Amino acid sequence: MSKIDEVKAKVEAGKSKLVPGLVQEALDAGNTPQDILDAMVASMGVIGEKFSTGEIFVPEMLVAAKAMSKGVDVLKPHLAGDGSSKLGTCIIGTVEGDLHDIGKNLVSLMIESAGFDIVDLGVDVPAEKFIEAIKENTNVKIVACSGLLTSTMPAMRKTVAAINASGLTGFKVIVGGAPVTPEFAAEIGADGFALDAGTAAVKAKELAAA
Ligand code: B1M
Repeated sequence: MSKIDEVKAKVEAGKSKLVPGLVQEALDAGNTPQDILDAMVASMGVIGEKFSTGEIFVPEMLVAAKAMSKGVDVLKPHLAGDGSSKLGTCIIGTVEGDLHDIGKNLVSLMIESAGFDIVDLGVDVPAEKFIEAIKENTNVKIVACSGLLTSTMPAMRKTVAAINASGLTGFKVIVGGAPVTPEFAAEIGADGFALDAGTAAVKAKELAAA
């Protein structure tokens, strides 16, 4: 089994203690950080499938997520740029009712490495908390809302609507996450949509410069 396949298998098995070492070994074996990340994202896909078919339950999903997060910690310095150009502040969070944060954390990492200062509000973030953060922080250029559940798409809609109705200006709103489509993003009044973390960073730079 290749190192990258070992990483994949141990993430799926939720082996948090083993994954960081294996990720390092996969890097040492010459695999690119992006390939290792893609393998772990694929593991999450497998976990999601198994959850859908009733083969595993929430606790197994949770340990796999923890294992992936530990692996991402090892990859962070390799994925992130130096973030030396300062493009402003990005407020990021997962919308109210939604506890998924692996994708949000990757988006945060990539936006930070594109040159933004990050204010990460965490998960289950109500619209009001996004608005408070925009008021409390200086030079906010991007507000990034993540959501993974179909059932929290109304919360994303509510969040973008509240931000747009707040009268606050000078920033752009990006949304994303598995159930989010470009059409949905446009419909709820977001300024931008991104499919993945890398694209989110490109989009954030584009919008901040517009
Ligand atoms: Co949840 N879960 N989960 N879960 N979970 C999904 C999302 C699900 C698809 C699994 C399934 O049924 N196949 C399903 C949602 C179905 C739906 O809504 N259509 C689901 C469900 C149902 C649930 C619960 C309701 C289960 C239950 O309790 N019965 C529950 C809800 C809890 C809540 O949020 N209120 C729940 C709980 C959990 C755990 C807590 C156990 C755990 C999360 C732990 C954590 O995040 N710390 C978990 C996990 C791990 C998953 C899966 C398996 C993996 C998610 C993940 O991290 N993917 C997931 C199945 C799947 O994704 N295939 C599933 C890897 C990550 C890198 O990808 O987050 O998609 P992702 O992020 C990508 C892009 O989406 C994008 O970029 C990222 C990277 O490139 N992106 C953005 C994300 N945010 C963005 C923002 C942007 C731009 C791009 O701009 C701002």
